[in-house]
Amino acid sequence: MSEPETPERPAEGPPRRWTWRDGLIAAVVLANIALPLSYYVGRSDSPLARYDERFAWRMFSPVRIARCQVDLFDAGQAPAQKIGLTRELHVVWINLLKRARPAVVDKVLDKFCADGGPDADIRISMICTPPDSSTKTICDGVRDRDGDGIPDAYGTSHYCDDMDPAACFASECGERSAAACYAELCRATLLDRDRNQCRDREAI
Ligand SMILES: [Ca+2]
Repeated sequence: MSEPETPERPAEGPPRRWTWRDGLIAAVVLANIALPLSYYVGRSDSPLARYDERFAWRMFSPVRIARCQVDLFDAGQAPAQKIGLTRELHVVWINLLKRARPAVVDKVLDKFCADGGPDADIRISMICTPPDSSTKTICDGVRDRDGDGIPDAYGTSHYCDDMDPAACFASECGERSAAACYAELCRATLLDRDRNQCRDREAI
C-alpha cells in the first residue's frame, strides 16, 4: 500500500512591497478621517465654528436644522441703515448666511466693508437657534392659551415622559419665566451688532 501523496506547498515568493497605490489609498483614508475629526478636536473658539459642519460626520447632527436671523447695518451714516440683503446678495448667499457659515459671513463682510471704503462701519447681528434647541420643549414656543403660566407645548411634549406639564416646565426652566427661559435656551447671539466689523475683521 502506497503512502498518500503530500500536496506540495506553493513556493513562498518575496514579501509584498508597499506600492504607491497602497500609499494613495492610505492617504485618502487618512484624509477622510482627519478632516471630519478636525470639527470635533481642536475646533476654533469662534461661536460660528460649531455651525460649520461641511467636513463633519453629520448623520445625526441637529446643527443642520439650526437657523439664524441675520441683519446687516451700515453705521457709517447716522442713523444706521439696515442693508437690504435680498437686494445686495444672491439668495444662495443669504441662505448660507442663515446657516452661519463662517467663510460666507467673512466674504459678505469683506464685500460690504470694501464697498464702504476706508471709513466703512458695517455691523452684523446674528441670532441663531442653538443646535440642541430641538430637544428642548420651551423652544416649541411660549404660547400659554389657558393662562396657567405653563407654555402649552409642555402638555404635548414627548420629552415630559410621565411628568405633568408644570413639573416638566420646572425641570427644564427652573425658576425662570417662560420668556427668559426661551431667550436663554433657544436663542444664541453669535455676532453682536455693537462691533464695527470693518475695523475688527480678525474677530470672525
Ligand atoms: Ca398653559
